[in-house]
Amino acid sequence: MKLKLTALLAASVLMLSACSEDKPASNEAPVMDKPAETMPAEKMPEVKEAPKMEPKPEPMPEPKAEMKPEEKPDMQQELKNKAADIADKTSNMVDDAKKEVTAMVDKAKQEMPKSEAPAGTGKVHVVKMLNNGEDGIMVFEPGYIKIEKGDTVQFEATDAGHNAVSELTPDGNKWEVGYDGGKVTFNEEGAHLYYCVPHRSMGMWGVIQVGNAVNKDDFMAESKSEDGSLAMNSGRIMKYADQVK
Ligand SMILES: [Cu+2]
Repeated sequence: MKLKLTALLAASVLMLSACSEDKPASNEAPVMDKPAETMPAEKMPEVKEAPKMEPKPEPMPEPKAEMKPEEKPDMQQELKNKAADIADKTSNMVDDAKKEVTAMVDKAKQEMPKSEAPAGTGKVHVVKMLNNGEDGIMVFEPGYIKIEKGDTVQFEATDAGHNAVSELTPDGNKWEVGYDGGKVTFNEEGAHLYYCVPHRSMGMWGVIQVGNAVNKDDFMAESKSEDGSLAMNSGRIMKYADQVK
């Protein structure tokens, strides 16, 4: 190409020098421009071929995209296998846990009767919370009751507005029954002195003796003190307390 350019330039120089005296030289000048225009035109296709190379890498991603779907089934199978293994292991763990729980429940069932047996008879005794009873107004009925260890007292809210709260217990542990009534199970021997909160000063007190009155001295002292502070129904507490033997 360079040789052709140099040849053309040389030829043109000769033509210009030869026709310098003639006007037609101006007609040959455009001839020089034509080859100059054609030369870049020839180089352009070479540049156009470069962009052709760029589209080639574009089809390459397509086969890669095809490879991924091929890999996905393998991954899915691996995941399925792993999930199956985990499921098997989990099911085995669940089975083991169920066996352990079942064994624990069986042991508990066998031990429960043994622990409850020595506690007492398990009987349920009813104490009514009344506005009016055999012993007057605002009263527990029966006011004195003797039970055995393991027995339960069912406080019934026959009339509304009464509850039951312990004042003195053998072991010092307090117990309480709400205004809707409730159950209390007694597993320790001794005498309990309790009252109704709204009617404490009106003499709404009660006594529960569980087995032997191991705390009789303290119980009698507390009963006398509380009975002496009553505004109404004075002597009712001692009527119940004196039945504790
Ligand atoms: Cu009351």
